[in-house]
Amino acid sequence: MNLRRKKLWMTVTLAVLAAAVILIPAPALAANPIERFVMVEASQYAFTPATLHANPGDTVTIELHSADVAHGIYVEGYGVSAEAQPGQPVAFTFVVTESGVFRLRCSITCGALHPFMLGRLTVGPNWTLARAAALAGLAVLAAPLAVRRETA
Ligand SMILES: [Cu+2]
Repeated sequence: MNLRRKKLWMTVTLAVLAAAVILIPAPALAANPIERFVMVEASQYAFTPATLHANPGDTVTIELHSADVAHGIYVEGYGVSAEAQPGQPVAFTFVVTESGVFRLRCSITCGALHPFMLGRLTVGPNWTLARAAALAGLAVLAAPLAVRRETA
């Protein structure tokens, strides 16, 4: 096999692998849904913990505590929220169904930096990141194919 054919064969192989990485659907996980209870403390201007995790099918209960002034928590993508006064925690429960990353926002104007009071809920494995890593690996393998060699 000459060099040109070898390069063509490698290019086609890498293109097929890249297409597979992009097009093959993420496997459905067989993890049994569980009930998750998370205590979240809100204070100016952060949620603690800032990142919550669940798997699709899980029933999530968030108990919101406020450490200073009134705060709220709104889960984007799920449309659920609650508001807590200092010393009066409040809990709400919802079932996560969609995989992805969802922003948590404070839903009560609690001070000057209120718009930056954010957190996130990650649901399921991060397939976007896994696909990006696989494509980056294929790009590294493909890089030598793009180099033009001068032949004497
Ligand atoms: Cu706020």
